Amino acid sequence: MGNMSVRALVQSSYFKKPRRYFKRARTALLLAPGQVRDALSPDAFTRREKRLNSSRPGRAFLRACVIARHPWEYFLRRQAARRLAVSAAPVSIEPAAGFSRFTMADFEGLPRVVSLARTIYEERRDRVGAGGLNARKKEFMAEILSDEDLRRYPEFVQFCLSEPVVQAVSGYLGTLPVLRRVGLLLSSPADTNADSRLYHLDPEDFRQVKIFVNIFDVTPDHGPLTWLPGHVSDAVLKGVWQRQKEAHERRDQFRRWSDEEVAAHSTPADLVQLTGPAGTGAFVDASRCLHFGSRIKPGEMRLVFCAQYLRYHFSYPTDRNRFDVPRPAGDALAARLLAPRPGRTPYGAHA
Ligand SMILES: O=C(O)CCC(=O)C(=O)O
Repeated sequence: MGNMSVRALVQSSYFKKPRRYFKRARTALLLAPGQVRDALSPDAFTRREKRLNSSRPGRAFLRACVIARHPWEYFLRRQAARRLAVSAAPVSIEPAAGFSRFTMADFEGLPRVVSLARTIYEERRDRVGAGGLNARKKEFMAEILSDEDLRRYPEFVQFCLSEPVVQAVSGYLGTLPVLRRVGLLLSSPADTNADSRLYHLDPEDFRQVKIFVNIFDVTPDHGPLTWLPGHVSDAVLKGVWQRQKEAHERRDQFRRWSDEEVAAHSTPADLVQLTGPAGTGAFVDASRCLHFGSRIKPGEMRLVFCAQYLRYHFSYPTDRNRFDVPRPAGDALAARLLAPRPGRTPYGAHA
């Protein structure tokens, strides 16, 4: 058989399928090095981690991986929490409800935090228009404290590390946590309810504690932080997930939820709002209590002091502060609370 007839045979319809497979295999081989590189890139890793973290089993898997990498820390931090629990905390977080309110009089260091926050705001109010001083947060919500400010005004971090506060947080979490963020969030009115103005849970773990303190008086017009207690949130999510399953809807388990979806499984009386005079505050488990805030009436604003505590073995990293507090030698507790967890800690990735 001559050359011509072999080519004619290969190009005949008899070889159509093998020809197609060969072309695909050749393309795959040519693309393979790039695809492998992409699949192993930090971006791809972040995407996979984010996708895993959007479901309960995925989040549990991520957390189990961190515990497996740092088992000793897991044990030590639980022990430290037990030691702290020996004396009763002045304010404690109710396990089922996942939150606890407090007033300015409940913590010795709080009046100083509030007055310092006001001073900083007054100094900067002309500069903190749309976009804010720190573009890490969305336009309607500006973070007006920087890492440098936390060094200059150590009272903020000192308050977060003070024993009564740490006792409340570690008593609820059952472990000595890490302090991840300390800030002053300035909210202004927005055109639509999106982002954290819709019901959501914070993505870092199944549990965490955030402290919120109103720096000025807050009424419903100032878009107070609003949440559902933990046990009500659990029931709402059960209802929403069940409805999704019945409707064969494939959506992230952890997403944002509309008021209507939440209202279908709760009553208005379940809602808790952080209204009240300056210094009114709350510990809230932002990974368990469905919450939103900053639905502010035109012409108003709201300034909130906020601190975030995560279990050391949290599953999904988001923004954190770089703390640089001069610590008294031998303060092992402060060192543990400020320890950055080894591993990836992206900046600018807050939900
Ligand atoms: O206070 C707000 O506007 C919302 C805050 C919030 O959702 C959060 O810190 O997770």
